[in-house]
Formats: sequence, structure tokens, C-alpha cells
Amino acid sequence: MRHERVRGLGGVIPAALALVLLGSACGTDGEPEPERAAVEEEPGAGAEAGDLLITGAWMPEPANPAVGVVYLEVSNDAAEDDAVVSVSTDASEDAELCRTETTESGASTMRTVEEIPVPAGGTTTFVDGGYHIMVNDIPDPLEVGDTVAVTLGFASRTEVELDVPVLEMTGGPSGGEDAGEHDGHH
Ligand SMILES: [Cu+2]
Repeated sequence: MRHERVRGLGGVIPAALALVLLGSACGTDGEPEPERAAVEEEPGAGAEAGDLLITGAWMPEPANPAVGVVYLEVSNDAAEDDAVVSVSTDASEDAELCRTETTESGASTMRTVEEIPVPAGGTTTFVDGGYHIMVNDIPDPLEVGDTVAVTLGFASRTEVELDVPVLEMTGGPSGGEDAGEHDGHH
């Protein structure tokens, strides 16, 4: 019975939507949940403010419970360069903009930075081995499933708030693949 119904719909709607309908039919008889499907496709939080678009924001569950890191992608659709110039979070009073750099001898060092540039028409990726947000002295340990409120301030005076999910170390959209052993910024 159920299969016949789905097959009938399949003739007139895209296969991807049919899958969504099929998925929801298993649980309840309610409507499909397109928002939920979108979240599954791209883990992490996103937000839009003016010409700025943030996607894929997440925090790997901290290995050291006192220190967390937030990764994300910022796109700037404006005609002018912008930059992230401040960060704050409800997870700790101590959050900062940070960059991992690889020295010529291959050692990794981290240093805080005043700003993280987001060029006009460009995208800056916060990633393991590059720019990131560092959250220090976390008083209450974070676990997978928690959400951390993060506010980014931009040079253009735009502020963007995000509810950043804490995910398993391997669960993020910008996981270890781009690790910065071959950092090409210099
Ligand atoms: Cu850092």
C-alpha cells in the first residue's frame, strides 16, 4: 500500500524529494521536514547577515575539556573587503581569533590574530591548520549534542550570531581533510 503511493508520486517529483517523503512516511504520517533534511546534508550552523554568509560552523568535542575550537566558512558577497575582528561566546569569557602556522621546519605554532580577512567576493575557511576560533578556560565541559552561542564581529560593523553545535571530532563539514601540513599561505 505505502509502496504504491510512493511509486505513484515518484513519477511526478524528483527522486530526492521522494526519498524525503519516504523517510518521513516511516516515522509519522506528518508532513515532510525539508529543514531537517538540509541540516543532515550539511552539518554545522549557518547564518546570513547582509553580504556575509556563514556556513558549516561547528566545534569538535574538546579533547581537552577546557579548550574548544570553532571551525566555519565565511563568504563575503560585498564589493569591499571585510574581516572578522572580534568573537565572543557563552561557553567561556575567553574566546579569541587564532591561526595555526607551520614553520619551515614543519612544526605547528598557534598565535592569536587581530583579524581574519574575508576578501570581497571571497570565502575564508576556518579549518584545522589555519584560522580558527579558540575558546579557552571553558568552565563547564562541553559534550556532543551541546550548542555554543558564538557572536562574530566584522570590520564592517556587522555582527553575526550563531548556535554552533558540538560534534564528534570526525563529524564536521570541514573535518581533518584540509589539515595544514601543506599550508600554502606563504
Ligand atoms: Cu588556536
